[in-house]
Formats: sequence, structure tokens, C-alpha cells
Amino acid sequence: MEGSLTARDRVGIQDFVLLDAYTSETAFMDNLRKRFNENLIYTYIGTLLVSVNPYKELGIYTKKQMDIYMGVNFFELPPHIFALADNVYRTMISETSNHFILISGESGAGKTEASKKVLQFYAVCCPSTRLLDNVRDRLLLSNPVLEAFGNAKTLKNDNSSRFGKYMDIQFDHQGAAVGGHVLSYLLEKSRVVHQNHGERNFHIFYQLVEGGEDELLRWLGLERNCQNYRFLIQGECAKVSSINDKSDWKTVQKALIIIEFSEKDIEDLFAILASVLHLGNVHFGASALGYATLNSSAEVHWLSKVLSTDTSIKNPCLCSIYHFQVLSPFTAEHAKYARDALAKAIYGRTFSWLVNKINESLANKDSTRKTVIGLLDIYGFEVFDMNSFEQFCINFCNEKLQQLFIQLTLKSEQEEYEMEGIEWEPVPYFNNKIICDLVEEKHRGIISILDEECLRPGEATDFTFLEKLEEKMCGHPHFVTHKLADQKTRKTLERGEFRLLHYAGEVTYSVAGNCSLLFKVMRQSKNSIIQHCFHAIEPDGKKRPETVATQFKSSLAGLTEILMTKEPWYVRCLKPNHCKQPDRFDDVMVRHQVKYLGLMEHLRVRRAGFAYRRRYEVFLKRYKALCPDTWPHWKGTPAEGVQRLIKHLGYKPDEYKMGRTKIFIRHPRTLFAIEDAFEICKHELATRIQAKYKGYR
Ligand code: AD9
Ligand code: MG
Repeated sequence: MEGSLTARDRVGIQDFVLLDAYTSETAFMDNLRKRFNENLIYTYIGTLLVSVNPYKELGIYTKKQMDIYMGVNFFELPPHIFALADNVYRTMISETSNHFILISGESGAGKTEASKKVLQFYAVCCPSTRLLDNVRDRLLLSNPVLEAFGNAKTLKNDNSSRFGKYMDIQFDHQGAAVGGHVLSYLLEKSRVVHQNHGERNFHIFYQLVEGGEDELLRWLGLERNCQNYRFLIQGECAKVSSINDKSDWKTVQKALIIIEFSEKDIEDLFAILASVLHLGNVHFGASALGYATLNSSAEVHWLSKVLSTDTSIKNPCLCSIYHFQVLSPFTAEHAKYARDALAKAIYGRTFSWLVNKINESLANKDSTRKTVIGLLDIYGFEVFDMNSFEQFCINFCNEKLQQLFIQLTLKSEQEEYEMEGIEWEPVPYFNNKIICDLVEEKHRGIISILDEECLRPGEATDFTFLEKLEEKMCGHPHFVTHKLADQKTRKTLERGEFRLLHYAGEVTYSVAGNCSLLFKVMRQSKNSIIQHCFHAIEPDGKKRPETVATQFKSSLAGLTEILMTKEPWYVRCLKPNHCKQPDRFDDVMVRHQVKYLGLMEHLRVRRAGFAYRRRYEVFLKRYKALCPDTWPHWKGTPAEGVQRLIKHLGYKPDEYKMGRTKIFIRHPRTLFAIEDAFEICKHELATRIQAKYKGYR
């Protein structure tokens, strides 16, 4: 019909690599917007999946959809997270190799949802037995438990991950899921004692108070009213319309049973949650000498009651109550601080204990060789009006993952072409290594300076810390304080703040109060409560203590190492608007994310590059049966064998390139054709062997 839109005009194209104006950001944005308006939230850049959060149910994650995507070549169906999951899975099986899926994007962009969809896909689509159904259920149900304890409502996301999660799913040689393992990264513990306006504590507390059975609450000395608990109401939003605490409580209870928490474990767990809530209501007065006095006998009574039996995770609490009452010559201010430190430590340890328990339950009982698919879902980049130490860690983590992405795609891809002697026009890109170094470089980075200040015997304060930063970072293009000429950024800075120009945007961090506390904690190492809560400090003072920041830095380095041994796949999540609303595509906001995630550069590298590459010997070994000259044995070099093989297959010169050690194939469809031929060949071979066998009988 004249004037009507073609399908392509309406729904755009499903792989940016096929975009005519592939260097144009406007064309990229037009395509993304068009698809979003048609509820098509997924688009590829080669094998990378771009996803835009729809903020509404699209009905695209059903069992029927899973069946459609299972076992079908990647580019044959519309882009989908299931297609990516399936492709990773089949590559893992055919090549017996380990993989990971890096899901990134800012807070609220849809990372956690994406990781859950991948897990669900494997749970439903992998071969299973009754025994393995067990493993599958546990893998799936570990999620609601971890989310209840590790997620919370923030201003950016009603279900924001407040810890980083890396989960390995282990498969046996038949592709059945046989086990799993979770690594957690730096839980935002400060949330236990403080929430900003419009934010909540971790979900589990509200679930307990709203959903806990009457008898349980009575036993724990709790009332069914969140308003009664200081730790639950600082954000003044205990109730959230998008969250049903009551039904979530039921889900978590069921999950705990399936993951095989014993009745005793579950009781202990709830007792600890209750103890944190009671602890939050403990008040202190001041004696004539200025020392803290305990004004909360009811709370202390319940604290002792709920924690009456002795288990390892409870100990710190009991011992500290004892300290409050008997030993502590604290000022009231100190006492409040120690109370909060204790609450955070209890919760933090309980979370680690929970992760360990889940790991015990997910552990693969049999030691046969297995391959893994790792799923990385961390807290996204976030900027609030007030950003503290937690945001610093979260944003640094995102900075490191961006660096990994750059290393694995833009940098190594181009270096590989160079090494293999493939002609190549370099694509320029912004390398955020400069910001990673600014934070983590040995002796010079922000974390090193923080460590030094923490350990300095003299009186380090927020301001001496800032002065040191100013002295060392002066002139760094990504660092600003109010003293340093503030021409790099628009907003003005207060004293006690510094600003980092992150890859994803500017963030102003406040050191006021924050770091002083860190310094105090580290220096009060003679105080046994603090020692107990911050056990990184060796009591004998021999080992150099590590700050939380340094521990975090090391754990991220460990994570990078784990990932580097596996083959990467990427899901880049985009957030369409700030208001968590469906059908709203904020151009400026999405464009900004497209820019900082390096999607345009990735597209250019992909477009100019090759979708698939394999070492000659691997390629030849897999496909040699397709050519009479190379089957069953090829006597020459692998490179010559591959040359002979592809000549026989009739490849055109622009479809492939021969490097020094590898063959590079430009389009996935070329590879699919050879894979299909391989399948037919395998089938024919099997039929022939069967026929021969029949003849013998
Ligand atoms: V954070 O860094 O943990 O704060 P995430 O994990 O990136 O963040 P999350 O996956 O939690 O964001 O998504 C936020 C909300 O967007 C979800 O609670 C859903 O309400 C909504 N969402 C995200 N992805 C989808 C989707 N594919 N379909 C429907 C979605 N809704
Ligand atoms: Mg999340």
C-alpha cells in the first residue's frame, strides 16, 4: 500500500551490525527507539545483546517462548535473552568450555531481571532427572532468598541489588545442571542502620514484620508495625506499592525449606533479624560523668531472649550487650556508634553465612568433570544527591567491569587482528583505565591514600584526607575538589567533598563524617567490640590491617581473574527513563548510556571485524569430515588443511581471512551453514555405521 510503513521502518532492524549508517549515533538511537515503541526491547550488536527496560510485563518469558528459542541458531529468531542463553549453553557443550555472561548497566536498567531469565531458561530447558530437579529448584530458589536479604528499595530501583553477585551454574557432560556456586561482593551494610529519604532497609525486615506469623512475632518480641522500629523508617517509606512483603515472605519461607535450611537454622535466622530490630531501638542516656547509660531495658531483655542459645553467628551480639552493660566506659555518642557498628556487623556476617549455606546446598555432590556458565549481576552505577563510601565502592566496581569489557572487546579484539596480521583500521575509544588507576593504583590511588590515613598514628581527619588527595591528584583530569580550579565540571563543590568524573558520569562524594568514622574504627582497635566487628584488624597488630576499600579492591581483582579464564558474553542493559515508567523513552538519558557503555565503538569494531575465529587445528578437527581431502587425516599443516577445507566448501574471499594462527569468519551465517553441514554429515555417518553393524548380524 502506498505510503504505508515497511516492517523495517516500523520495527527497525534486529542487529545494529546491519544498520546502513552504522557510524551514526542518531541512526542507532532511531533504531533503538523504534523497537522500544513496538515493545521490542532486545537488539543485537553481533552476539552482544542490548536490552531496554520496558517497565512492564511483555509476556515474552513464557515456557512456550523458551521452547521456541531452545536449540535454534542465534540469528534465526528475533533477539532475546533466551537466544543468548541458548547460544552460550550450546557453545559450552559443543566446545567443552567455560563461559560467563556479564550483565551491566546502571541501577534499574534490568540486570537482575535479565540474570533471573537466564537462570530460568536453564532450569526449564536443560535435560533433567528427578534427582537433578532438586538442584534446579535450589538454583532457582536461591534467588528470592538472596534478594530478600541483599536487595532494597532505593530512589533508583524498588528492588535494587545492594551486593554484587557472581553465580556459577555447573553442568555435566550431558548438559544437565548439576550444581552451582555463589560469590557475593561487598554488601551495603550501612543500610541496616541508615536509609536515605525514600529508601528502605533490606526487604527481609519488612517481610518479617508484615508477613511473619503471629506466633513467630510473639516469640521474637516483635509487633506487626514497621513504624515501631527505628531501623525501618528512616526513609519514611516502609510501604511500597510495587512490593508485596507478605507474599514475598511466603516465597522466602518456601525457598529456605527447599534449599534445606533446617528448622533450627531458620529460627536462628529470624532471631538474628529480630535482634537487629531490637538493637535499633536501644537508646542511651548520659551519666553525670558523661558516660553512656542504657535506657532500654525492654529491648535488652528481648535481645538476650531471642539470642538465648549459643551459635557462632550470635556470639558477637551477646558479647557486645555484655560490653554495653558491664565494661564499656563509652560516651553516649560512642555507644550509639558501637550499637550501629554491631548491627551492621551482625547483618553482614549473617549474609555471608547465608551465602555459605546456599553454596553448601548447591554444591555438586559428584566430582565428574563439569563445565560452567557464570552469571555476573552486580549493583549498577548510581548517583544520588549525597554519595558516600558505598557509592564510591559501587561505582568503582562498575568502572572495573567497564575496563574488563574494554579489555575483552575493544582492546583485545583490535590487538588480535594486529597480532594475526589481519588488515585493520583502528577504532578509537575511551579507555577508562585512567579512572581505575586513579582509584586503585598502588601507593598513589585514592584507596591507598585512604589506607594510609586510616593507619596514621596521628589525628587523621576528613580534611587531612582530602588535603592528601588534593596534593596527590592535583591536575588529574578525572579528579576535582573545591580547591582545585573547578572548570572541569559545572556544579560547585563544598568543602569536604571531592568529585570523580567516572566513565558513566560525574559523582560528588562526601567525605565529611564518613571517613572520620572509618579512621576512628580503625584506630580504636583496642576496643574489643570494634575488634569483633571489624575483624580485619589483627589484635596483635603484626599484620597490616586492611580497610574495607582494600578488601573490596582485592576481591574485584579476584573476580577479574575468575572471569578471564572464561569466554565472555555480554548483556548491556539500558534504562529508558528516571521515573520507572513504561512507554517512556527519554532520548537524552538513553543516548548518554549508549555513549558511556561504548556501544557505538563496539558496533564499529564488530562491523569491521569478524564474528567468529578459531585456531586452525580446532577448526580442522571439528569440520574435517566435510572434505574428502582432509578426512580422516590431514598430513599437512593445520592452516593448509583449513585452506583446502574452505576451498571445498566454496567460501568467497570476503567471507573469511586467514591469520597467522586462526581463521576469521566474517558473518555468523557462514558459520551456521558449516555447522548445519556438519550436523548432516554426523547424521549420515551414524546411519552408515548403523547399517554396517546391521549387515554383520
Ligand atoms: V540495580 O543496579 O540492582 O539497582 P538492576 O538490577 O539493573 O538495578 P532490575 O533488574 O532490578 O534492575 O530492574 C528494575 C525493575 O525494572 C524490575 O524490578 C522490574 O520492575 C523492571 N524490569 C527490568 N527488566 C524488565 C523486563 N525485562 N521486563 C519487565 C523489567 N520489567
Ligand atoms: Mg540488580
